[in-house]
Amino acid sequence: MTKFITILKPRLLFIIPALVAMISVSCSSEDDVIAPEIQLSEASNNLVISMGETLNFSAENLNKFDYEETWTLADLVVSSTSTYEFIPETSGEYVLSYKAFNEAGEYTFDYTIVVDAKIRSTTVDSNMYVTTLLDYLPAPGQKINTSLGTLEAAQTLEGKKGMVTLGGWGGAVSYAFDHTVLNTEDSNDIIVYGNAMSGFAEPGVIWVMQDENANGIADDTWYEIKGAADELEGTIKNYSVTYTKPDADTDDVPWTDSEGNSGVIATNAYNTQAYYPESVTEDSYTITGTLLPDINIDMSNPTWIKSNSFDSGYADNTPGGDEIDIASAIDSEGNTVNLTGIDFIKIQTGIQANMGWLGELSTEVTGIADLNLL
Ligand SMILES: [Ca+2]
Ligand SMILES: [Ca+2]
Ligand SMILES: [Ca+2]
Ligand SMILES: [Ca+2]
Repeated sequence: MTKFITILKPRLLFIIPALVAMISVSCSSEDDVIAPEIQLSEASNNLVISMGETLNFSAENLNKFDYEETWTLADLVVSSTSTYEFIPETSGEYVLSYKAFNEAGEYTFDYTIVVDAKIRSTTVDSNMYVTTLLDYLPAPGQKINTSLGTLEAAQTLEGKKGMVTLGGWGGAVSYAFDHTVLNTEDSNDIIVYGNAMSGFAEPGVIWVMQDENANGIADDTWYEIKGAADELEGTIKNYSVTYTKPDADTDDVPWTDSEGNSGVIATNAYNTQAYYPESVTEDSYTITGTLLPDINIDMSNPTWIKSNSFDSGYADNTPGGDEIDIASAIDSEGNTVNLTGIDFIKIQTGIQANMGWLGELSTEVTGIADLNLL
């Protein structure tokens, strides 16, 4: 008897787990669905690609039960099958969520995908200056329609130094570089030359754009370079002014703004041509941008009117030129945007001021260059 038990005991050690396994199988009939158990083709949460590249995602269920599945990008279901091809339209950061679900439960997985913008690298032929005029829409001003205030004047900055005036508040000019100006870490990237003198600045707001959709066209987002006046009282974002063509060329040019104010670009005896741009065929036009306060303008001595510069961040602000850092670019909400570089740049007169016999405050631009190539 003792001998028999001794022989049986080791056998029981094997038989018991086998019995347990049989019981669990018999309890789970074929109709008892279990939640999806997914294996994704891409196992990492954080992915980085460049514009022009695509990502192919697929999901495989490791059990035999039916389920539904969705791929969601920015709250939009982009696929309801086991695969999804991600073809980004612009650079930036994306969140892609995968979900597989049935009555027994669900499986979810989130990807963060960073899409780097396409960088047009510099070559030995790259020009340090902007090379192509994109648009010139001046505001009325005392030098508009003269050799300093025409499309041809704006073109003098293509590939070299030149000179263009933008007229009163909102007047703007934009250009493309022949390469991407890289945002070099902890340093300024671009210099904008003007004709500012000590005590006579005419600050222009600087906007930059990266070719985020990599189509070579300036159809992406303009980001403002945050300058020293950004948080001052009197700075107004998304401000607009409508200028109306006067009856006679030498009449003052009336304007109204988005704040309910009105005024004129006053004509003077020194400049007798039309102040309203001849390139504008409509009888009125509206410009939108950022208004900067006129707090630095001192007209207390009429023979020596002063317009002092802001500390930094504007065109036609500092004698010798104004350096800017692409890292200072902000979006319309005021948030910093981390651009790897920029392809396009725009300068816009930032202050609406009548400076007496000196005429309206108007930003001049005489050159825009990539500091990395200077
Ligand atoms: Ca920089
Ligand atoms: Ca583009
Ligand atoms: Ca000026
Ligand atoms: Ca000037």
